Amino acid sequence: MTDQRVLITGSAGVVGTLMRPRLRRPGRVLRLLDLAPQTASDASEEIVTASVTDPEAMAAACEGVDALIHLGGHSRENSWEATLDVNINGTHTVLEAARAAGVSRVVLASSNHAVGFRRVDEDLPADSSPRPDTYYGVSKAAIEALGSLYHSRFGMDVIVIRIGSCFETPLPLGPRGLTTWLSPDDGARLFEACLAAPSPGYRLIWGVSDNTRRIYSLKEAEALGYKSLDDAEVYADQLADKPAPAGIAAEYVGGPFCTAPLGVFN
Ligand code: 15L
Repeated sequence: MTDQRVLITGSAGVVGTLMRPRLRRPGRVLRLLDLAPQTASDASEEIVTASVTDPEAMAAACEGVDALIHLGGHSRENSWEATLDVNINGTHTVLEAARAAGVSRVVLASSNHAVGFRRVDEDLPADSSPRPDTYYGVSKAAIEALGSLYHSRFGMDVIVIRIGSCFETPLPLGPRGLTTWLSPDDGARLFEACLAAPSPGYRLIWGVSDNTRRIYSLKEAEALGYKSLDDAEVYADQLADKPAPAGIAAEYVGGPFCTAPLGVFN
């Protein structure tokens, strides 16, 4: 049997770095694409140094690929031009390359900031309509729409994950992280569920651990086979003396993104 080949864009970024060792499997080759230099650990990894905005490079990177996990792009607020180019046009370039190469399964990284101006006390099903908090959030809403389009037009299985906060621990995030944390191990469990689910079609799901203070719905991810085993609450004592979000940051899903200046890299 030939190996399953999974292309990960943005593999040297925050989430990519956490997922890379966790998504290694016997019988799987990870093709790791990033602008930053990377080194293959062994023959189960292939390195591609390229931008998601480069159509030729993306076409070559998609050759022989069974599934694609698209994490590449700006992961925070940036200028409108940079956000449009890398996140929106870049995702279009990635999806076009995947379609042309016959990649039938695509997982796209969206973010809680696509719905950052939804209130924390409202119901938050995974398909809550977009209420972005930044240009970055707008780009994530556009990525969700592009994924939907490529499923409807071309029959590709496209799963879009609205990621909460995926870091080694919730500690750098402060108390908000007790709500939004997606543990790296749960992240890997979620990506594995997205790769394995039979014929999912188009799905929009939340990416979060089963945190005691969770406000995002998990039922849509669980319907794909995801089971969270982590809870940020185990870090609560270590965050007890840190200031809780206040004002707008406390009222809305996007927290501090809701008041950060638009278009300013942070
Ligand atoms: C995101 O979408 C960012 O990529 C990440 O850096 C975190 O800030 C996260 O959201 C969050 O909301 O904590």
